[in-house]
Amino acid sequence: MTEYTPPAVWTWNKENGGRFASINRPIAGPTHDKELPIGKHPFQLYSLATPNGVKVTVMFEELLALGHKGAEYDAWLISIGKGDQFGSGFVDVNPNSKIPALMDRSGPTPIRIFESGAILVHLAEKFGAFLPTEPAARAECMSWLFWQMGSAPYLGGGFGHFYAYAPTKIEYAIDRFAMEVKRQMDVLDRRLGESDYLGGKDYSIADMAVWPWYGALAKGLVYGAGEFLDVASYKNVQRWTDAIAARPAVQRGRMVNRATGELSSQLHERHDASDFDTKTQDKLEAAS
Ligand SMILES: N[C@@H](CCC(=O)N[C@@H](CS)C(=O)NCC(=O)O)C(=O)O
Repeated sequence: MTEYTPPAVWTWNKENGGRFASINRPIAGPTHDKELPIGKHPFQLYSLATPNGVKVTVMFEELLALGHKGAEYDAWLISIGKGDQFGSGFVDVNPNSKIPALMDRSGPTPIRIFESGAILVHLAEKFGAFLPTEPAARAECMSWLFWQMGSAPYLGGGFGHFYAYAPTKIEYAIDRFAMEVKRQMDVLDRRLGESDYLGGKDYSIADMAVWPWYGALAKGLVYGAGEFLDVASYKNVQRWTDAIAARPAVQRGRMVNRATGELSSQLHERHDASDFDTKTQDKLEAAS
C-alpha cells in the first residue's frame, strides 16, 4: 500500500471510488426541487428498508398490532441510490438528507422528526407504548437506544465500509473495526445473558433500534461477515434475534419500503394494512 500524505487543504475527488461514491458529497442542502407526496394518514414516512429505516416501520406495525389506530401511516419510498434524499422536500423534513424522515400530521401543525432514535421516542411517547415510564426502566431503555445510535456507525460506516465496500482492503482499518464490532457484540451478548430484552423483561424501542443492525449481523445478513466475525458464538444475541424475527409486526415492518431481495418481500409503498397482501412487487409485476 502506498503511503498517503494529506495535502494542506482537503479537496473533493469525485472519482475516489467505493460503493457510495455517486451519492457522497462534502456539502449539505438540496440538489434539486422536488415536493414530497402526502397521503391520507396522520403519519407520513419517507424512508427505505435499510436497518435505519426498518426500525421505524417495525414501530408503526407494532403500534398498529397493539390496536393504536392513530398510528396509521403512509410510507413513501426514498431511493437513496438515486439521490432522492437530496430533493428539496426531503431536505425540508431532514436537513441531514438521510432516511428515515417523518412528518407527524396528526395535530393542527405538522411536526417534522428526523433521526430514527428521535422518531422512535416521539412515537413511543405519543402512544404510551414500548418505552417504560418508571424512571429506572425508562433510563435503561433510553441507554440502549442511544447505545445503538453511537455504536452502529462503527459497524456500518467503519467495519462494513472497509470490509465490504471500500475499493481496496486495508488491513489496519478492517482489523480496527472488526475488533470494535466484536466488542459491541459481546456487550450485547452479556446484557442479553441477564435479561430477555435490552431494556429489561419487556420488548421496547431499544430492541427495535438495535435488532435491524445487530440481529442482521448475527445472522450473517450484512457485509457477508458472519463467519469472519464468528457471529454464531454470541448465543444470547442469537436467541434474542430469533425471538424478535418471529414477531408478525417485525415481519411486516421489514417489507415496507424494501426495494431489494425476493419480490414477494418488497412492499415499495405502504398506505393500508391490506397492501401486504395485494401490493408486494411480485403481485404488482404479475398484474402489469
Ligand atoms: N443516525 C441516522 C442514520 C440514518 C442513515 O444513515 N441513513 C442512511 C441509510 S441507512 C441514508 O439515508 N443514507 C443516504 C446518504 O447518506 O446519502 C438515523 O438513525 O436515522
